[in-house]
Amino acid sequence: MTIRNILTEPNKLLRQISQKVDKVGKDEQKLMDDMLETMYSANGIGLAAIQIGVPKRIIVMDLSKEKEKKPMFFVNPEINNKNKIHSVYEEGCLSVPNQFAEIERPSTCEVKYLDYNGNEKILKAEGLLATCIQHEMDHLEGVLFIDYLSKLKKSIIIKKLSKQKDKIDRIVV
Ligand code: GNR
Ligand code: NI
Repeated sequence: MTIRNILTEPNKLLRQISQKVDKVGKDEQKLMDDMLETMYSANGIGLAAIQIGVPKRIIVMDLSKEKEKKPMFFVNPEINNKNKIHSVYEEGCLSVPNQFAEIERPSTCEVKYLDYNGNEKILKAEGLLATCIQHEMDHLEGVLFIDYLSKLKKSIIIKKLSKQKDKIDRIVV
């Protein structure tokens, strides 16, 4: 397994629409392994493939708080039965480092997807699980949580991130 570099906003790749996977084969499983290791090393609870620059409809998540890991894999996920009742969570994103905002989303939903072995599954999600899967699904469409904020709040965050990036680039060079 390999820890990969996580892309951060502003980066055009993050705006790309990810493509459906034909078949869950060895390459896809290797990608999921790398994504999981990358997510754990960054202390995230979810990661979409495009965040490491791969435009495939693949998501990994692990919401367990205990030491025991409980990885979840979603290939070609589709969301159905979004609840009309919405809930608000403070969201962050590994591609929008150190920025947080309250985002409103349907409080429950159902996800149809292929698992790590390519078997079709349906999951009923609520609470943080529902929020996180919707956040990850947005990545597959090139959408970030900051897109739900006012133009002003969003532009302030993007300005901050651009400055952070300049600094890092200067250190690296
Ligand atoms: O680590 C993450 N935490 C988080 C918290 C609230 C709502 C969504 C998330 S997902 C995020 C990791 C990430 O960027 N996934 O795309
Ligand atoms: Ni994210």
